[in-house]
Parts: sequence; structure tokens; C-alpha cells
Amino acid sequence: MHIHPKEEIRGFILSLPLVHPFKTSFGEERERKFALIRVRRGELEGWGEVVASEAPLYSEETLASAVYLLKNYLFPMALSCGLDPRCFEAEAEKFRGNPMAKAGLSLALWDLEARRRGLPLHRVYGGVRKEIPSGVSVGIQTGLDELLSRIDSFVREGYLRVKIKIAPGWDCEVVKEVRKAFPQIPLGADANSAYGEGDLERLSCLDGADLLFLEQPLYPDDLYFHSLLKKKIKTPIALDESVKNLRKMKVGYLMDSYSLVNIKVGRMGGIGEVLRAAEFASERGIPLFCGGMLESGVGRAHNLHLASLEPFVLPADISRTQRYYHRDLTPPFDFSTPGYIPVPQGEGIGVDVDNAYLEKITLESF
Ligand code: OSB
Ligand code: MG
Repeated sequence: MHIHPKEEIRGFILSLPLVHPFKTSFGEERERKFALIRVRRGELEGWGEVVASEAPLYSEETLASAVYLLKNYLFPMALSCGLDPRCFEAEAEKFRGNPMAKAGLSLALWDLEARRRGLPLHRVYGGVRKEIPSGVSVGIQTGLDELLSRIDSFVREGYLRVKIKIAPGWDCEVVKEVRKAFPQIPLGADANSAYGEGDLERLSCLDGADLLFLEQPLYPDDLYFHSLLKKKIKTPIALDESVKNLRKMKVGYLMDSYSLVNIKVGRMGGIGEVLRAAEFASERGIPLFCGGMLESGVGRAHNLHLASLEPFVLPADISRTQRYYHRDLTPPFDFSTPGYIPVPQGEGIGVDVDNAYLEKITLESF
């Protein structure tokens, strides 16, 4: 008789205090509450991160809705797939939405799969980069002086691109001053959908600042008004929230809604969708960058492997660990040479989770 090694899935709800509060057009975070997913087969484990937050501000999903779905539907689904990531992702498509719940488990299954094959994840994906150019996303500050001094210290550290969060009242003037103080840095601005169809003319105020991109200025589900905006302004449009899957990316391409795309696995519902999006981008020459959701070391390790794919040609929203957390659940990620974070070379995600610390900060497990 064939004996199956024991298969098990467990979720952990955790909270980590941020080194610095992170303010966007939709709110301010001082700590990050999220979930980690651990899958086990015999001696092997795989880890994933669920990036949904407590309130539905970035997207409709919440941590509570993700935990509900995982516990009641997605864990049993993955077990009935024998923890096979492709089987799970295909099965999970029958549920509408909820990409962050699906992605958290998908990531854990891919990590396990890579470890089973004795390969680092980026080799399983066919990544081409050994180190990832690193950018930093800087929240809305209480004043211009604070912003300029934060940017100054990030630039001195070696970050290769700075992205500042903008919102009505913290936009044209701020971007102009940042550009004046840092004439050379690759600079982007992210509005997290703070503007509407009445603001299209106004956003051309950014055109003089030689921005690399304006990210997601309009509604989080919109492609049409972004295509109108793209015709009106010179600044390249990057989409984040609006690109919820490959189909949205295709439609946005056909409608000419963007010049580049911020890719987040949590937003797109799993690795399979990201790999298909990367293939599409590669065929069309669409530049991508890997986004971030202030992940712990587990999520950031996954992001490093994804950012090694060929079309991810722009600096990623993957910063040094010390920019997010004093103490993380994995060993810290840092620059090898200034501005570059190496892709972990061990099996799977290539880093181990500090189980003692995990146990200490777990609020609840499921
Ligand atoms: O819009 O890219 C975003 C963080 C939380 C939610 C949305 C966004 C972000 C970031 C942070 O910009 C990027 C990072 O993890 O460093
Ligand atoms: Mg964004």
C-alpha cells in the first residue's frame, strides 16, 4: 500500500509594528496585521503571505474575509488537490474575487513545490535576475521638510527609485519641490485612486516633473478614464489597483490605459496569473515592476523571486527589511551592493521562518 506523508495546512494571524507610519490617500497604518500560511508534507514546508488588511481600503478584501474563505473553502480545496499548486489555482478560479486569500495559499503551495524539487522558486519560474533593483515607497508626511529629509536619507542609502504617495492637497507642489531638491532621481507618484474624472486636466500639473510614472490616479476598477488621461498628460501612467487579472491587463493594453504595470501577486490571485501576465508583458514589451504591500519577510521573499522574471525591468517596491520592521519573521533582506537586493538562492523561497518569534507574535491560528 502507498503511504501518503502527512499533509497539513495552518494559518497564523499576526501583527507587526511598522518602523514608520505609512500614510496613503486611503489611510494611515502604524502596524500591519496580516496572515501567514504554512503547508506541510512530511518534513517539507511551504510558506505564503495573505496581504489583505483589516479594513477594505486598498481593495474590497479584508483579512477577516480571507481567513473565512481559507478556513472553510480554500484549505479543503488545496488538500483535495494533494497540495499541488496548479490544481489548486485552477480549482480556486470557481470562486469569484478574493485574490489575496487565493494568492496567500498559492504562494505557500509553490514554495512547497519548489522545495520538493530542490530548486529555488525563481528557477521554477524561469527568472533571469540574480539581484533586484530596489525602490522605496514613501508615504504622505506631515510636511514638505519631513518628506525631503526622508527622501534624502533613502537616496543616500542607495535606493534606485523613489515613489511618493500623493493625494489632493499633497500633489503638484510637493512633486515639484521634490524634483527641485533631487533633479536626478528616478521618481514616481502613486495616488491610490484619489482622483476622479473631473481631475484629468489638473493632473497635467505633474508633467514638468519628469516622473517615471503616475500610478493609479483614478478609480480602482477603471480602465476607460485612465485611457482618456493618458492622452491628456505626458507623464506615463502605471496601473496598480485596476489590473486585477490578466484580462484587465489585456483590456487596458487594447484601450491604451497605461504605459507600465505594477504587479502584485496578492492583487492578481496567485502565481499562475502573474506568470501569464509576465508572458503577456514580455510579448508586448510592456515594462513591469514588482509592487509591495509592506509584506513581512515571507511575502517579500516571494516578491524577490517574482521580480527576477524578465519583464520586471523597473526598480521594485521591495525595500530593505529595516525600512519596514525592526524585527521580521525571516532574516533581514538587505542590499548586496547599494540599491540591489539579492534573490535568495536556497530551495523554495530560500529563507526560513523564525518559529519562536512567530509563536510569540501569533494572535490567532486557524
Ligand atoms: O499602492 O503600492 C501601493 C502599500 C500598501 C498598499 C498599497 C501600496 C503600498 C506601497 C508599499 O506602495 C510598497 C512596499 O511594500 O514597499
Ligand atoms: Mg500602488
